Amino acid sequence: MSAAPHPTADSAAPGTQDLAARFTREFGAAPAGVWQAPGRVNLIGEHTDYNEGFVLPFAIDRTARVAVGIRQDSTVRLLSTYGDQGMVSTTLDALEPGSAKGWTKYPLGVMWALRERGIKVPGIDLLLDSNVPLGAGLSSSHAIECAVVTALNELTGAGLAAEDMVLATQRAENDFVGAPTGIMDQSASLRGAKGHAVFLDCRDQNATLVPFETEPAGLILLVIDTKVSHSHADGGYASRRASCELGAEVMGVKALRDVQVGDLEEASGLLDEVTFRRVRHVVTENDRVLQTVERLAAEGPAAIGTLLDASHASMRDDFEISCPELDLAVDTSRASGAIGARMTGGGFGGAAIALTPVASEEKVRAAVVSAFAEAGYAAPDIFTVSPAAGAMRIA
Ligand code: GAF
Repeated sequence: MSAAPHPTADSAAPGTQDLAARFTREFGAAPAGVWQAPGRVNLIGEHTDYNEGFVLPFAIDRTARVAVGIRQDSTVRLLSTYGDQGMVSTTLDALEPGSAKGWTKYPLGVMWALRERGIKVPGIDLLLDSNVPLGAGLSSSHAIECAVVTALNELTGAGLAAEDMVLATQRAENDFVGAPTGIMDQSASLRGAKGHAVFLDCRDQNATLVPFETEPAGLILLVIDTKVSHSHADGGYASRRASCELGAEVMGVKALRDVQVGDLEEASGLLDEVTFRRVRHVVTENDRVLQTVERLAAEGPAAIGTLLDASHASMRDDFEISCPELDLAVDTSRASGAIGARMTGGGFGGAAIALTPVASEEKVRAAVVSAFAEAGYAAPDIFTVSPAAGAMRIA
């Protein structure tokens, strides 16, 4: 993650016209178009994606937007409305893992990954704007990558299906950025739809849109950004992934997706204590995703609170990816009226979500703000989200 100043949840993205006009001022010609892609909240299903399991994220109404113009040479010029990197200029042939810094890793990684797929990518000028909070576990980097891959898919006429764009952005993250992440975030950003969560089987990328609207149930989903910054290129994420791979190998399965809750007793005899707990998280989390999908269909969002709570406990105790700020956000929101809460995203910082009755919103917000102040933590950013549209061209 770049150390550049954060766009916050409150910093509105400039309108499409503004971004196109600014592009024209900066680059001396109008852009070919403007594309946007959202960040995501994961409702449930954490660290299950790279275990070929199930996830249930949704796209949020915080987006990265890119105005892009095609050049006649192989130069690539990148500028963002935030941060302090200024205009970055490079060439297509200079793109290789490790060659980029800060936010430019994301668009350049996508260009590199598309070229690796044999797609003829032109030189471009690109202006980025985003109001997805950085480092908050809401997938700000994938939002950039998904806006760029959507733009280049159209501009090059490559005709990639969503599943292929997912794999291209994963390649960019894994091999160019250096974060060994799965496919959940870009799937939500590229395949999300208003009013729906994306129930994704990460083994075959089969996606089902699941209606998820809190308002009719008298609920809201609060995001509590703890402001504890994290990076998936740090060691914690990779070490959890390695434990899962070890667990699968010892259990003789292709991936932990193939282990069921009923197999856990046998697993406890085969695995060391830490690996067993990592495996137990993934196996029970997959089961919780399936239960969440069933309960949403049968009873609606009011019925999923206990599953969110159980997911958090599993990440805190078995997978050990929570932190004191996330635990405080979750515990305080539960104690002050939320019907379920959990950390969301890869962990080690970032945001929690709290499913909260509309009538308790102010109480939960106030309780969390004062608990953070009392603990001496930075003030959290608290805002509501609801499922929004996936990536698209907007001008
Ligand atoms: C991060 C990763 F990018 C996802 O692929 C996923 O593994 C998630 O952490 C944890 O569920 O957001």
